[in-house]
Amino acid sequence: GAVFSVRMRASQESMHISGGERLAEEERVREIAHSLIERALTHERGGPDSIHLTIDKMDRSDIQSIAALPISTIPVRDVHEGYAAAQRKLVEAGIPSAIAAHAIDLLKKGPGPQGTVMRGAVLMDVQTGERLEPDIARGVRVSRFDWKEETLRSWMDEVSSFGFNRSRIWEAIALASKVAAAPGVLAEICWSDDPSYVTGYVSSPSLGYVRIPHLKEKGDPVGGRIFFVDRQQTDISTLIHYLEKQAVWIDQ
Ligand code: PML
Repeated sequence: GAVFSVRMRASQESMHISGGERLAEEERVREIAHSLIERALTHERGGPDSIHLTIDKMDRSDIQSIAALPISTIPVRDVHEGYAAAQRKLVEAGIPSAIAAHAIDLLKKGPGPQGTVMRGAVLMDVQTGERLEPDIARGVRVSRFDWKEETLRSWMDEVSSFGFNRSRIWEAIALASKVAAAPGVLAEICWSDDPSYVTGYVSSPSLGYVRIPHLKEKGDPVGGRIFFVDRQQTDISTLIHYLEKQAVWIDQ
């Protein structure tokens, strides 16, 4: 059978409130479309005004296969320890200390115009700290990635005792794994814009996916993602094409 890309985004008063996407074998498209619509309708910020569902048939040979990043957790007690841990890990991943600090500050104050949240990620030049995304209000949206169903099932069995089997976590790991495999990306830092969710992570090919339980205070609606880009290893249009368009499955 065919494989389909199934994508959902929902908005309320023209603000993005929820989104998600899956790669689905043909026989699971209906079920997956349902679960994405269900997610939009039961969003904690209330019902959406608009839900967009996009289903595109894929060519199987166009799907790149990658491995999931291994997970670890740094047991910090508060945001101060959290930011220190994030800073340390970014430096370990090869990010210059001043650039790492600049990135953490940018996520704290909101990387969009006037401190707003962006739908996409910031691309930060690892040498200069300069922002490389063509539209700095929108950022770059990572799209077209998923777990292969069997791989997700066996991964969930392995990690269930740690409580990692929530969709927010496995989606974040899938995204971070795609980003870690991107041309010219040295590392990523992320925490959610969901006011009730304070865990974030730093990830890179060598670090894996490092969870940090406190990267903001509860109630804070500001968050986002920053990818650190080495321009000597990639040109920006190749990178953006990979992030937005290249279909990737985690099947290892
Ligand atoms: C986790 O490992 O707990 C997920 C952290 C990132 C969540 C990002 C998001 O949901 O926006």
